[in-house]
Amino acid sequence: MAMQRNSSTSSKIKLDFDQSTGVSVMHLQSPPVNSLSLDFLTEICITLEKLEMDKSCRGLIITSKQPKVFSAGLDIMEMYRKSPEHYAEFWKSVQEMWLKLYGCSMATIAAINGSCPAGGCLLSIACDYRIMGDNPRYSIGLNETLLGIVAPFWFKDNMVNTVGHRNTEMALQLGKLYNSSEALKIGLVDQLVAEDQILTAATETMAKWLAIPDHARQLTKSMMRKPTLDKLISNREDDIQHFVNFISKDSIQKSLGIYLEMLKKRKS
Ligand code: CO8
Repeated sequence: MAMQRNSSTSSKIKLDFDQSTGVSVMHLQSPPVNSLSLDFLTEICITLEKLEMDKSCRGLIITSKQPKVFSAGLDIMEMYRKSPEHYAEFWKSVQEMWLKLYGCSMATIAAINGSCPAGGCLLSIACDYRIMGDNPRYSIGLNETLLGIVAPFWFKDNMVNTVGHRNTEMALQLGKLYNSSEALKIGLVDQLVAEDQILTAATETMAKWLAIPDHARQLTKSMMRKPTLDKLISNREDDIQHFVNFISKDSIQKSLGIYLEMLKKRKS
């Protein structure tokens, strides 16, 4: 029987660690839709840092506690009508989260139990493997252009590394959100399973990844990902400045305002 150790809960993350397998499950629980606010991103970064330092944790599964949504992506309110200083701080935390997750030495699996647009998609493609609930209502993709904004180069690079250049070219220009079977077809997710089987499937898949000697898997992961990580690491300040300038533009603020209105209207 699996032995559960330190099941810890912070406000927006519930972490379950199984000592017998060395696998942690990170449940995202920021209602209503796990949008990635500055606070939430900071909490994710701190959690990733702690897990990376804990040598007994070899694998990480990320999933959502919110019904029908994995993560709605970056919190649009953090990018709307705020100060340049706030935009800079927010963007730094988005970079930090991605650098930590894409570069982490643990084996990582996204157990995608709901919709997964934009920053939610980034969170999942930063993992080593993606398992999605087989539900045509769930969608995943980098839909930034639909908001009138542009996915940064490192979102694009991560996407190219996942689904190739041609698929990325279409996905990003069209801001396409793929349903689960379309996502499987282009390799944006690796496996579809019945919704009630997502965590079981993730645990089974993780066992296969952890059957490989850690040092060999980690060096291989680093060899594959380092050039992509280094590109952002050496351009962090420029990338922050670019984001601040871009998001501060009146035309971009207007597009975000219209998109937020659309989100609210869609509800009523
Ligand atoms: N940020 C902030 N608030 C959000 C977000 C978000 N990303 N998504 C949803 N909300 C809010 C809604 O406005 C709504 O608020 P309220 O209750 O006050 O009206 C509440 O959350 C619940 O949302 P829904 O009723 O829409 O929930 P559903 O379960 O019906 O749908 C979805 C869930 C499918 C996730 C839907 O909410 C949705 O499509 N959300 C928008 C997703 C999106 O487009 N995200 C893109 C964010 S941008 C990003 O991640 C990358 C930006 C890169 C910037 C680069 C610039 C250079």
